[in-house]
Amino acid sequence: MRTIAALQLLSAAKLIAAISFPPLAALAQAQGDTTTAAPIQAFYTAPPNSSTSASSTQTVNINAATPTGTVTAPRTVTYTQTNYTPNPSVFSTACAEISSSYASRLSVYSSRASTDSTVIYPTRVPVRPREAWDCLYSIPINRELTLEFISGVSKYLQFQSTIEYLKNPPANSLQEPVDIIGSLEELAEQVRSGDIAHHIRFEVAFRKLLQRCHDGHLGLSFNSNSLIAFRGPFSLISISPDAIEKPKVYVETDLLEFGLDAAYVTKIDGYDVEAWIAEFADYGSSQSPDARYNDVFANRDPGSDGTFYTLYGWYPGKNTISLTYSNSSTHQYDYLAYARWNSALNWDGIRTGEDFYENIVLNPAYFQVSSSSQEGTVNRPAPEPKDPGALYHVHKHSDKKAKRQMRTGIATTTTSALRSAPTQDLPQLVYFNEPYMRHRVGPYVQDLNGIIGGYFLNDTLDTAVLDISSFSAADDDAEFEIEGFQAALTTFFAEASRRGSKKLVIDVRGNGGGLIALGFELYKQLFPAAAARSYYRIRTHEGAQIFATAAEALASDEATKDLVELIERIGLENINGDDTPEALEVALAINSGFSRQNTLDINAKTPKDLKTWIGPYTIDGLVNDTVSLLVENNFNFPLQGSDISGFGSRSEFANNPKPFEKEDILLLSDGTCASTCTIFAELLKREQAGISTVVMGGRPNDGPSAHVGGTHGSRVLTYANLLRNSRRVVQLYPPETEAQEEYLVENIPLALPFGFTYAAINFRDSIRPEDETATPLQFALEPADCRLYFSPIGFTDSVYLWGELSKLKWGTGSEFEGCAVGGLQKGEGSTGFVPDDPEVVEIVNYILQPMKTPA
Ligand SMILES: *[C@@H]1O[C@H](CO)[C@@H](O)[C@H](O)[C@H]1NC(C)=O
Ligand SMILES: *[C@@H]1O[C@H](CO)[C@@H](O)[C@H](O)[C@H]1NC(C)=O
Ligand SMILES: *[C@@H]1O[C@H](CO)[C@@H](O)[C@H](O)[C@H]1NC(C)=O
Ligand SMILES: CC(=O)N[C@H]1CO[C@H](CO)[C@@H](O)[C@@H]1O
Repeated sequence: MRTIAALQLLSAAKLIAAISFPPLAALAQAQGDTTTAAPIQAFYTAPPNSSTSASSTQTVNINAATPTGTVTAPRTVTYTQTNYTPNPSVFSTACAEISSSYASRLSVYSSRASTDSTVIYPTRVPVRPREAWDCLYSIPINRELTLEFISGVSKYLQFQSTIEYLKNPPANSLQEPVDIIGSLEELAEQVRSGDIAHHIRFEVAFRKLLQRCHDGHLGLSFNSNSLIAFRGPFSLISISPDAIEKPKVYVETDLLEFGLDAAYVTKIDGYDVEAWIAEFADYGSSQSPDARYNDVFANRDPGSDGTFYTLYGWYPGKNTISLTYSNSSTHQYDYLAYARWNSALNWDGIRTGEDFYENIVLNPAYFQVSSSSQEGTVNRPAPEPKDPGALYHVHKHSDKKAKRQMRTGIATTTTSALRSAPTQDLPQLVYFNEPYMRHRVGPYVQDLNGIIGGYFLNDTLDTAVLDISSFSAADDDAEFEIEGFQAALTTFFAEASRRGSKKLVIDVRGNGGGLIALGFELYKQLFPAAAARSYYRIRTHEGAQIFATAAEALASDEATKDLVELIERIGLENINGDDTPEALEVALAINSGFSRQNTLDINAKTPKDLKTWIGPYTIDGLVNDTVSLLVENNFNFPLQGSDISGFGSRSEFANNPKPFEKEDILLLSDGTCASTCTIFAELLKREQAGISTVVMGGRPNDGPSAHVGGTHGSRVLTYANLLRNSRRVVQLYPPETEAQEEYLVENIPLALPFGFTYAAINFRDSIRPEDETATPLQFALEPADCRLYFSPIGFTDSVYLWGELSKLKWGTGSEFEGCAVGGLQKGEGSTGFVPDDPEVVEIVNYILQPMKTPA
């Protein structure tokens, strides 16, 4: 296979020095060859052949002409400010000013803390956006390390499952072509030539490149994002009077105060409001433009401030923004900025851009790969401060999963013999009639972590509702997520049966995914006897083949069998890195995603050998790429440490009756359904055709709109996880010659020179086995049967919304007079493709302005 083009940016010798390979080899050596692997020669001779958002917690009835609730408008009308180019003369003081604001803010608290032990330290201080940008702009660029970052990161990005599809996206996918590797080469050229002469401009350009791929599993958050955040002046909201008429854009607080009498926004910075938003939303993480549009706005269930407020974390290129209203007045508002910090990344000792570069930008672990006891720490551990508008909520859920797997270690790969009896006492798994999210009434039952709430609408056909805005707990340290989720569902469905409740609404609005196991669990509880088949494949470029070879060496048939026997003999809890390091290695390899041992092919057989699993197979037709065999999870290896209903210790569950008929189920989304949510939605769609779907919101174009519009990728892998695989390879196959070393350096991900708090790629593509083109579902946007715009009807009161939807679908007298597009009765569904963006509007891409600023 071809070598990665971006690698040719540097001479091989320089690359090796820069990438610091020797410490990796040394590490393997220091740890001894504890693993028995295929002879190294075989490996090399036959190498694999290829805020202050006060509004977010209020519930205000915008239905009423006179609103209830108190809202303080956070906006100030101020002076006019033109575009701003930092002047080098401020570079020496910009960071010092922010740092001293930080220090003085903290000192107030530490003096208070001396007398009051309950003082909670702040984690941010408001600063002027211009000063924040001056400081970021003053960070010097290190050309050599930036080029090393580019060539190093390209090896991570090669694992992005859709990298070739993105270059040449299928028709009707609404994805603009993005050539990631080609763009990296261009970035490298701009760095070399001096077009990019400031470090922050490189960071912004790199993040924008990934964001244009609209894959919520693909992203990277540099350390600098933890120190400075930019914000819009307030949140916007998009509301139609009746859910059918096209919506208009309002300032959230205006709408809350004046209802539909409020003046709506007609222009932003002089551009037509919809054109401006279309442009702005193009950096959102959903595949569907309608879901990206929804993400711009504040929402209530689940609560979010919207990207107009969070600005994707970017300096918007200037300090003010102007809005023109339907009453013809134009007002200018200040953007906001915050200096922020956490225990790992803070402003201590930062007086200059150089300090910022040394303390924050650089990855201290670059020249030495961390030891295996700290597996997964690519860079400094920097928990993101809690921020309601934080980017990458999709990733955070998935990352939680990764952490949890590390904590429980082998628990993720146990076998059926042992999985039943929990060794600890279970806590109370479900709660009844307790507060849940921000709904006016608590659900009949919810799990202990508040992941899912089950309601019965007393007044409306006794409809049952499952509200699930994420497939994982908000708390990173939550326990018993699967057990609690299972118990809540079982309790809920038993009660539905007792009541004779026949209709079910499933609300997945805002659901960006979470634990894969929970998506399957929900499906199996709904359809106990049905197969839960969800097929995927991975990209099998050279790096993936190397990793699969290493996984195979560790988790061979024999080693897997031994592991199973060992678990049966000594117990799951005794498999650990101290007493049974080899068994732990096998378990980790099985769970790495590169092993065939916990997969099944479309004939429900484990692929018989490495070659059968990894191929590489070529894809006929659309793209020129190589991929693995199409497989599904083997649920005899429980996901996330527990059995899914219908498998293993819960296999008898498959005999249960289904709690609802499929024509009595309505799936409600806002298009942002991503990751695990798409696995669940796809199971409903493929295996249970006939389930009705409703999607809320989207661009005011009266076209069909996708009900599942987030990333369809079915597993995310963090850079930490990929680096762990690299370490495994080097330990198994320490290179013996320079050529071998070079081969590895050219093909596997290694430490990167710049630190980041989060980075990941989409690893698995979901594929329908019956699709002859085998196109990843990322590129299939399928319209909901019924589309409704957001309207005051139920906007702040989901219980009410569910009732009205239930009447629309199954009863009479709904407040909704039908759907804006499509319908919910038989044969009324939307058909056709989701329409493309509105006519291309020639507007200045203000987002790119800072990029074009002469250095
Ligand atoms: C027009 O509407 C805006 C936004 O609600 C408001 O701030 C402004 O005062 C209004 N102007 C007039 C003249 O009514
Ligand atoms: C249904 O009625 C019960 C009993 O009065 C109440 O606790 C519950 O909150 C009601 N549910 C809804 C969704 O209104
Ligand atoms: C596909 O990629 C391979 C490897 O880069 C290249 O040799 C081949 O020419 C490409 N084929 C097509 C049809 O583009
Ligand atoms: C079940 C659960 O986690 N409930 C929590 C919901 O959020 C409120 C407010 O943060 C908590 O007090 C509850 O414990």
